Amino acid sequence: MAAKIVAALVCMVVMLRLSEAAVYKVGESAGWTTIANVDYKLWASTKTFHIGDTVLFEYNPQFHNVMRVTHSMYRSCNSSKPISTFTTGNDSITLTNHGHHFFFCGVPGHCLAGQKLDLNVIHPASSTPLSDPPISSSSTSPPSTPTIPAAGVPGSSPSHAASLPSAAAAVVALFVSLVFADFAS
Ligand SMILES: [Cu+2]
Repeated sequence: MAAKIVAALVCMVVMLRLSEAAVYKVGESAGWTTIANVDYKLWASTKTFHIGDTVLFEYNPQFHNVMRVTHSMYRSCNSSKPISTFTTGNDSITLTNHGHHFFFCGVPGHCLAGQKLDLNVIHPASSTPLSDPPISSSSTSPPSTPTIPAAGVPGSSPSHAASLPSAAAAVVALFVSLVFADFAS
């Protein structure tokens, strides 16, 4: 019984973790290449990257690599001073900060051929669900005006709930006093 509960909890934790951090394979089945003419800009635009997500570059390390570079190096395909270089052919890169992340293949000609990737990891403040409810509630506040009296009903019901126990207490007090009155007599 306890083991089942623990197993269920473990499953829940695993599912939560899966929903928190995603793994994105760059280029999907085509991977990281120049052959398939993958539009990596288009690929990135279909994803929403968050801090903690992982991007996976899969490629043949004989022909390609992955360089993380600055924006200016990305624009000019300048591979002279990469921030970091990955060469395993199966490189998982976890996104640890927000903003743009620029990558390209450092093999001569490949960046110019389009083997380049610009990921934008959205800012935590702009992505928190907390900022959404106030926006949606303010936008729906004119239609929700008729529901404000309805919203006042739950506010008045606690006073009813409070009066009920006090009435019950009064009845109990009356009963107790009657019982004591019986004992006294
Ligand atoms: Cu390449």
